[in-house]
Order: sequence, then structure tokens, then C-alpha cells
Amino acid sequence: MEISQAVSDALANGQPVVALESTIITHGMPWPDNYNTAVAVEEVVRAAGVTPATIAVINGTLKVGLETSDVERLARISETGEPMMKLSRADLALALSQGVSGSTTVAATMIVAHLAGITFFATGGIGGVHRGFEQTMDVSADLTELARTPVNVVCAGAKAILDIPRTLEYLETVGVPVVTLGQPNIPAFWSRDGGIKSPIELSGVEETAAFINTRHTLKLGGATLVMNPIPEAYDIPSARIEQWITTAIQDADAQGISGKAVTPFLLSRINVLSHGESLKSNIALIKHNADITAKLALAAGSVQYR
Ligand code: PSU
Ligand code: MN
Repeated sequence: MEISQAVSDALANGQPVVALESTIITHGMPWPDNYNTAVAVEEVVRAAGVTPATIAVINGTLKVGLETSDVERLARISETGEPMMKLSRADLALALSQGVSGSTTVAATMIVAHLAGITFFATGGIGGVHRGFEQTMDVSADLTELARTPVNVVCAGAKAILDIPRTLEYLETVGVPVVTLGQPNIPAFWSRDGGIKSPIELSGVEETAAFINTRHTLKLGGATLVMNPIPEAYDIPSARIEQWITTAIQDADAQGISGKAVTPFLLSRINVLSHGESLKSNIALIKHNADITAKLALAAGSVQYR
């Protein structure tokens, strides 16, 4: 593992660090929006007085705190055709043992953040239980990771490409608290209102930091999943996004897309179908999440999570 100077200094001084994932760069957005967003998100964290740590595997090394050149390399794979694995818990060791490169999903980013001693992590959307899982058994490894690894994750909810009620049921079963900030219903990524009551509603950063610290004092293990609604100006109501989702899922079925390829396929298809509207919202919500996560890390202070 290679920890950047800025990140290792912050950790050594007990200052807060926010982890950032890299699958959103390689498989979540097109070039050059992916690069610009990854750089901007790091800036948002720094502006709040917190150190960002973007995580990926570069030539077989776990990197915590990517250099800008690494971020650009990940972002440009659609241009360069460089092979880049999408790494979750099951395949993290493969990239290291083979000396190759890969981006880390929410699950893999949590694992690496925990190894490095980082306890807060900002992302856009998590993986979950896919629609039609009765047939495919497609349930993201992000969910089991949240249950076992104590790295708290801030997202904008689960995307409506997933089966959201079943995703919430699964999280309840494995004991992951789902906290929505400032509203009774969970958000659904592009939409502020996911139409389903949040298991827990808290008013903001201070209350959430107290909740998270109490949870760790109880040694309950695993993460708290915080859902932060997309800023109002970028909200796309469910009814509007649903048409694109339905078409994208039909296209995925027709083309026989399966396994790891499903989420990236749907994201890029929805971006095309929405003429970039979904991407604009995606960029806005991830920046907002980065800001809230940095503030949460500051408010939580230096409680040790196990
Ligand atoms: N959802 C999004 N954007 C993303 C992802 C999910 O809205 O970029 C990425 C994240 O890295 C997440 C991963 O951890 O996809 C989940 O993939 P899978 O469903 O294959 O576990
Ligand atoms: Mn899957």
C-alpha cells in the first residue's frame, strides 16, 4: 500500500481524511466529465479543511491518495483503451497479485480505507439489490461490505436502477443503519424523494456524527450508510427518470449484459437517453456529498472505529 504524503501526514496528526472511490471515474461517467469531477470533488473536501484520499490500484499497488496523473489515467481509459479492472472484495487481491490496475467500487474502497485508518467515505450511489434479482441473484457486494467494514459512507441514496425496497430490507437484515439527512423519505440518487420512508431521519451533520460515534462505542461493527438528498436545483423527479431507466434495463436485457457490466452499462445508457441531464445531476450530488462527508468527519472528531 502506498499512502500519499498529504494523507499520511493528516492521519499521523489525527486530522480527518475522506476516502473517495474510483469506479465512478472509470465506469461511472464519460471522459472528460469523470476527470473534472474527480478533481473538483477532491477540491470540495479540501475547501472544508479535510484531506481527500482517492483510492485505486495502480500497477498492483494499493494507492491511497491518488496523484492527479493517476486520476487522469483512470479517467482516460475510454480514450486509451487501457485495461482497467473494476475491483470489489472478490477481485481486489487479483489486481495486486497480477500487478495490474483497477478502480475500486464502494466495497473495495471501504476495505482499503479501513486498512489505511480512514473512517469516512463519500460517493455518489451505492450498489444494491438489482431489479429482477429473483432471476439473476444480482446483489452488490457493497451491501455485505457495509455490514462488516467500519467505514461510514455518504451517498445520495440508491439509484432507481435498483430494487430500492429490497435494498433497504437487505441492509436492515445485516444491521446497517440507513440515515437520511433532513427529510423523512430516503432520496433516490437523481431524485430527492425516493418515495420510501427512511429507517432513520437525522437533522444534519452534528446529530449524525453523534449517532455514528455512539454506534462505534457500542462496537456494533460495520458502517452507517448516510443518504444525503441531491440539491434541489438538480433534482430529477422519479417519474421523469423512470422512462430512461426502463429503456436502459430493456436494452441491457436485449444485449445480454450481466455481472459486473450491468451497473456501468445502465449508467452510460441513462446518460445518453437523458441527453446528459442525468450526468449533470450526478456531478452536483457527488460534490454535495463530498462537502457533507468532510463536515461529518470534522464533527465526529478522533473516535477510533473498529
Ligand atoms: N452506482 C452509481 N454510480 C457508480 C456505481 C454505482 O450510481 O459509479 C459504482 C460504485 O463504484 C459501486 C459499484 O460500488 O458501481 C457497484 O457495482 P456492482 O453493482 O457491480 O457491485
Ligand atoms: Mn452485481
